[in-house]
Amino acid sequence: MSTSHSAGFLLGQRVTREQETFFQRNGYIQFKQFLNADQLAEILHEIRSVQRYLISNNIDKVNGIPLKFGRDTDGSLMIQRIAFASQYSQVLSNLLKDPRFTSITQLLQPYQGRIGEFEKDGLVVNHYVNHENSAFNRMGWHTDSPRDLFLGSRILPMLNVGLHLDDCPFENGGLRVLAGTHKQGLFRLLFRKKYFIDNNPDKEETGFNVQAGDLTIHDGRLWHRVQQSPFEGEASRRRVMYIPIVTGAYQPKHADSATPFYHKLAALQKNRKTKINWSPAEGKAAIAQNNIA
Ligand SMILES: O=C(O)CCC(=O)C(=O)O
Ligand SMILES: [Fe+2]
Repeated sequence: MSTSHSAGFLLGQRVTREQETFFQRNGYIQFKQFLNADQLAEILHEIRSVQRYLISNNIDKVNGIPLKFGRDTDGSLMIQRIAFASQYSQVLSNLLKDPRFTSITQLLQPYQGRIGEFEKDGLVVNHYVNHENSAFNRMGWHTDSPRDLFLGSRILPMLNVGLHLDDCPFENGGLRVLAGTHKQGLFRLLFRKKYFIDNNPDKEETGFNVQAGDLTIHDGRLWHRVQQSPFEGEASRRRVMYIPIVTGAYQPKHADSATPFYHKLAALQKNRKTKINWSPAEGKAAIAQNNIA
């Protein structure tokens, strides 16, 4: 059983001393109501357009990062993980220029942080839904940092900023973190739990009462997972975007970027019983019949 819930803060023009202290101690922070209802509606509309564009153009990888295909509750083809989404949407790209993101980079001090719109996986859209043909309804324990090791660089400080697009009260599952684990040594970072395979709740974990529009931020070295919703179908839908705030040398990805090895590891947490068979022809047919989520 989980033992605690995150307390939410409000983000003003600057991160306050209290918020900074909370983040340094715990390795995560939740900001309530970062996006309003109009922004949320616009973002969800844009994501649907991006999905439609990717499917109709037979795109299954962006800048070397595979898209994760699945089926929605009505059987229609959907993309459950989109990387570099802002590359296909001016609205999403503009969102990342919100000055409040710049103030968040303060949490990385003394390092100089920047929004990684074209680095790592860029703006990621995760779309979880729970039903038999979904390919994505949870995520096992992991930290986001060893990806740097696989890419041949040392672990650099980074933040992962989650923009939550659906309500997700604690009881619905969602993000779980192990507070303070961002301060562990390299050994614990690599071996505290079995990466992506271990889905077991931890008695020390913290969960969140998330409302659509909230923001969560976690240190890249923090252990975290996504608890599967106990509900099926619509009640389990959880859309959340992630943007990395990175440090160090600028390392943009591009159309010819290689697929990183860690994507093979991440594939282990896929729900094996649902192999998604789809073909470009089906993508086209789905568009024609308007059968896309
Ligand atoms: O969906 C979430 O809230 C977490 C996703 C995550 O940890 C990841 O994509 O690395
Ligand atoms: Fe993660």
